Amino acid sequence: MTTLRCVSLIGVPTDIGAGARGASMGPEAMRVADLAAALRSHGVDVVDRGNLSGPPNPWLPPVDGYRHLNEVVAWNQSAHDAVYAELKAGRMPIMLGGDHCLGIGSISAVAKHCREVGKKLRILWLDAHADFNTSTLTPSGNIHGMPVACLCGFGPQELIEIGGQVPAISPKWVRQIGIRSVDAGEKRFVHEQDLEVFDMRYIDEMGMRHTMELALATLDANTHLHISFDVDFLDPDIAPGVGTTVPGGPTYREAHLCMEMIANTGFMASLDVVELNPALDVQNKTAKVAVDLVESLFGKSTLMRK
Ligand code: NNH
Ligand code: MN
Ligand code: MN
Ligand code: MN
Repeated sequence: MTTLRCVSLIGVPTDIGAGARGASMGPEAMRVADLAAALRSHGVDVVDRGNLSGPPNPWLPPVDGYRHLNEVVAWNQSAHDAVYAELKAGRMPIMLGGDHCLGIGSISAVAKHCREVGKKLRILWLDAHADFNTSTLTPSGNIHGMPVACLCGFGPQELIEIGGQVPAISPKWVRQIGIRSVDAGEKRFVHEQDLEVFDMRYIDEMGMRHTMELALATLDANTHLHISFDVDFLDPDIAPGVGTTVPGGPTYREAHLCMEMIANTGFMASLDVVELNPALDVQNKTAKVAVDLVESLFGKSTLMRK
């Protein structure tokens, strides 16, 4: 099996789950950075489905530990339906965020598809953050800090049941890479649920190559590999345009190596690119680096094949 070469871009212009406004402009910034043309230059058949729509951001404080819960549910329901439709049509959805709460809709759709077609699901969560908060653990109430927990069944009923089965996924299916900012209660919960985390300390000591070899070790020909790429995974030197920068992330080359090793598996079947915030960017630099890395996911930078 090889990476699907028929791709649908789905813009999800919202910052409903974030702590800073502006990720709602992310999809357009990636279009301006010419994502579609870049993918086409690698022989990918690209259709841009345009943007989903949903409620505006009311910018209110948290209620019972959640900010904007109803609006988050509405956006995720649309994201779920759009991603599910592309998978059913045999196309690879690339969700252009938007903040990372959208991973709930996107990945619950992927999980549903995998259940139906009998595929094994593996999720690589590329992020500075574990996104494993709950309403009682969160320091902010921002739901972009909760998608992995929601997918594993820990969250409000209306969000965890979006894909029709609770939990949507098992923590055993997730590999987190690049983690370097985890809240205190969240850290305990990550250990309790036994998430497999390759944090920056691990990458520093063992290198990106060894990290990715382990993260990709249990894939086989029946695997659907989903990549959830939070742009704040990257070092802020190369990617300043995100709401929550954390110093000490992967460098330009480390990030490309990560993407190239994913490309070489041939198993990537769905992708989220989230948290790009053009309001905080410098001349669309972060959008350009994101496009560049997505190209590597489709085999751009390697002459060498596995
Ligand atoms: N952990 C913090 C919170 O839950 C920050 C989460 N921010 C993110 N996650 N960008 O990827 O509020
Ligand atoms: Mn499929
Ligand atoms: Mn995230
Ligand atoms: Mn993050």
